[in-house]
Amino acid sequence: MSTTPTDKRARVFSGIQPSGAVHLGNYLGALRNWVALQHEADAVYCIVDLHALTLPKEPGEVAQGTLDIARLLLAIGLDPRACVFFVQSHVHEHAELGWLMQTIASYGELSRMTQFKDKSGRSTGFISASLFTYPALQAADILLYDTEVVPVGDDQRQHIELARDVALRFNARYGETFVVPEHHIPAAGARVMDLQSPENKMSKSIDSPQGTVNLLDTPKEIEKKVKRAVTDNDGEVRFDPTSKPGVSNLLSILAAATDGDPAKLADQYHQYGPLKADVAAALIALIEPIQARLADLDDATVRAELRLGAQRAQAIAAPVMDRAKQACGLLV
Ligand code: AQP
Repeated sequence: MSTTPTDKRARVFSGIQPSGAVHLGNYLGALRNWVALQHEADAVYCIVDLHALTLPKEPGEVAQGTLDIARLLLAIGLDPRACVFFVQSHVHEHAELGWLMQTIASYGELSRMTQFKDKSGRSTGFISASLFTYPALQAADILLYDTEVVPVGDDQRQHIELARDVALRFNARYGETFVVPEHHIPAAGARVMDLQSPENKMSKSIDSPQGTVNLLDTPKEIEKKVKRAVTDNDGEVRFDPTSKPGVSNLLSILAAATDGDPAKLADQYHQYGPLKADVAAALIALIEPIQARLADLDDATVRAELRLGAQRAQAIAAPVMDRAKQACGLLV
């Protein structure tokens, strides 16, 4: 079976954590593709609220974050008539299969996850066991839907590899049970870097307000952040991510926002100022319509869509969960 994302019959699944302001990296790396793929494939999209609990949260914070991000995803263009759109904790099969996946993933495998090393390394205090095991839950999220294609940013490559490995191991141990998924990483925008420290990816969990463009930023804020983006002193506009990470990041962002090619775009500029002005203008053009749609969405509508989405998701997930329980020999 073909698993190209344009295949009408391909099952697509992806998720996003309700753990902070959605930024340009989330949008260009993943969310923009979610919107496109909902019309081309059989798409299932999830707000992964259980994953948000891997880092300590105040009571009520995740619920509010879930509603906020749901509104934003609808404003970005998710259409609950064209895709299944729901919250992870509303479908209990995620946690259930997550446990089974912990029995299949190895300690060594989870220890090699760079995101765990990064996030636990940055923490100064409590490190939850769930931060270590969450790729097993992520594998469950994906495998529950017989997923063929997972649209994500480049930072998720290793986790999708893990989901493939546990699916293959489960199938080898207990017989064919899970579809083995593939990642779908965009050519442009796969790894948007922080504007202030372009050696780091733009991220929700790193405190870098000036380096992160959020989808709720005003045009003035976007202009200011892009104008102050770190570049270098040689003044040459060239696409060279290794020796010119800041300038190359701006070119990549412009390419992703305008469907261009970063190396070709570089030929059009001889100074950083005009490049920055064009990047800011392209981002404002991308973000303004999203913000306009956001104003029209109320919480009651969003909650109703999510309730309906959970029912539709569970109709797919429950038989897969039963299949997995039977296969691994639980009494059913
Ligand atoms: N900088 C990025 N460039 C391109 N894609 C990115 N994604 C995240 N950062 C970038 C993609 O966004 C999707 C949803 O992200 P998530 O919230 O589920 O994952 P995340 O990795 O937790 O997002 P953040 O912002 O990077 O937060 P932290 O720092 O907390 O991990 C994913 O498909 C991801 O690839």
